[in-house]
Amino acid sequence: MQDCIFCKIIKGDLPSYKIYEDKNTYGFLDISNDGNGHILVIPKKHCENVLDASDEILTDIIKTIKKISNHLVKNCGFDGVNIINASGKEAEQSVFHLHFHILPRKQGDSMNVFPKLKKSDMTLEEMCEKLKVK
Ligand code: DGP
Repeated sequence: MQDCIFCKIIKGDLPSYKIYEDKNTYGFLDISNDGNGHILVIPKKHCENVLDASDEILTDIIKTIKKISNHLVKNCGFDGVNIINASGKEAEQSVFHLHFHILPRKQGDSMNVFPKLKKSDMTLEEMCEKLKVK
C-alpha cells in the first residue's frame, strides 16, 4: 500500500532493524526503543489489522511470533514475552498495517503491561450473555 510506513519498511524504502524475516512475515525493532527490546511482527502483504486479516496471514504471523518468542527465551536470556495487538483506532491502533508487539520480559522487570482497569457495571453472567458468539 502506497502510503503505509510498514509497507515501505518491507520494501526497504524506510530503514529498520531487522530481527527476523521469512517469505511472508517481517520482525523488526519498534522505533520507540522502549522496554527490553520492543519488537513488531508484520505480514508482508498489507492488511489493516486482525479484523480484516486472512486466516493465512494470521497463521503465518503467529508462527513467526512463536519463533521469535522462543528465540528470546532460549537464546537471549528472557523469561517470557507479552504479545500485544491493537485492532482499530479506538483500540489505540496508530499504524494501520497489521502488527503484533512482542515485549520480552524478565523476572522483576517491573513493566506494567496490564494496568488495572475500571470494574464493569455488569455481572459476569450479563457480560457473557452480551458477548458470547452465538
Ligand atoms: P500501535 O500503536 O499498536 O499501532 O503501534 C504502532 C507502533 O509502530 C508504535 O509502537 C511505534 C511503531 N512505529 C511507528 N512508526 C515506525 C517506524 O517508522 N519504524 C518503526 N520501527 N516503528 C514504528
